Amino acid sequence: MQYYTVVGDSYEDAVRKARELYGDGIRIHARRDYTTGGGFFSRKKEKCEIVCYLARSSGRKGEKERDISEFAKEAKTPDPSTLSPEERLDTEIYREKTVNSEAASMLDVNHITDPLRAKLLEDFPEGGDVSMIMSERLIKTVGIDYDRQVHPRHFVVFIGPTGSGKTTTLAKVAYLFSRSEKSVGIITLDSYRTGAFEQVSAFGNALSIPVLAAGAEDELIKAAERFSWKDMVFIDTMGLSPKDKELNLKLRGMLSVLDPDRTDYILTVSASMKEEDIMDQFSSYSQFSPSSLAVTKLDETETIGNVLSFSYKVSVPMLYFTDGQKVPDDIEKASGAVLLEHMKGFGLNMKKFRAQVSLD
Ligand SMILES: Nc1nc2c(ncn2[C@@H]2O[C@H](COP(=O)(O)OP(=O)(O)OP(=O)(O)O)[C@@H](O)[C@H]2O)c(=O)[nH]1
Ligand SMILES: [Mg+2]
Repeated sequence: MQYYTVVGDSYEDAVRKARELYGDGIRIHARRDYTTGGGFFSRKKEKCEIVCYLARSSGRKGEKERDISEFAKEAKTPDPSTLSPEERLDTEIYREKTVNSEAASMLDVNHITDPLRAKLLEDFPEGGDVSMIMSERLIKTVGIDYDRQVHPRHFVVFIGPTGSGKTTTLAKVAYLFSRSEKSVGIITLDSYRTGAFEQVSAFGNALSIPVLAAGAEDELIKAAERFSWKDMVFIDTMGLSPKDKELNLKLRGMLSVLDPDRTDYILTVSASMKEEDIMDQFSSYSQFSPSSLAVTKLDETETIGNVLSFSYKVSVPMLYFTDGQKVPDDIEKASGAVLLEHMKGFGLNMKKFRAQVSLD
């Protein structure tokens, strides 16, 4: 049976569109309500996606079916150049025509949203091992920053919301590099939170990594000079909220003394947050143009579909995953295999995937 996917602004709108396209013989197979936008880039919009099929005519045999197919052939597809980006996305889903419901539900239980969802379901083949095909598509589609795992820049600045895991993750990453024969140092710019310096210097002591504090631009210049012979300098920052305009400006001012060609900004994102909340917080950090994500607190959630959807939407690839409070142990470099292990319903299929990779 042929299934058709149609998206509308409401259930009634989606059904109306489906009837316009395929005639009154449609039957609704599944319905999905979701919200698009609502973050830094666009306003929130309610959407409803229906999956429908054409019922066999019970009336005069042949006639009704011919009517419907003629209708479908005549259905007009709008000119994409006249549409807004959001309408274009809808039209793309609209043209998808068939949907593999097993593949779609794999994504839905993992809270994967558009545009990543639409991309992963595009021309999804009929038949075959759905979870294998979906695993491969997911790994190929989401961004993983393998290059920076191997070739980091001299300054690595950790930015992100309060409590997202900046300091803990910075200490874990600094240790990863110090263990691989790199000479590393830490500079903290967080002179605001009580105990911030004590926290980072305790990590420094435990891991034998020197720590300096800088509260203003000239202090950061001096600290960077003292560490100029180091291979890598990790810079810890204070958490910002969109309301902290002054703190935001101060942080930007301080970081402007670093050579941009030698500096990477890593945004820490907690996997235990909803995608829309991550998106809202992103507005405070987009000005730093983060090159990659450190995804934290994987141990606190069943799936990281929210982070994958966010990463795809803002085109910022993933660099590290952390899954616990233990410093320096609870960290892994982002990879396709680790990513699949943190998706619901993909676990079983990892065994097959690994077996296949080792056979190839
Ligand atoms: N469960 C879990 N907890 C984590 C993880 N990473 C960090 N944490 C905890 O989250 C809390 C906040 O971590 P910090 O590293 O202090 O976060 P921060 O972003 O530096 O916070 P501020 O400096 O206050 O902005 C601490 O209790 C950490 O132990 C993780 O991967 N899993
Ligand atoms: Mg901190």
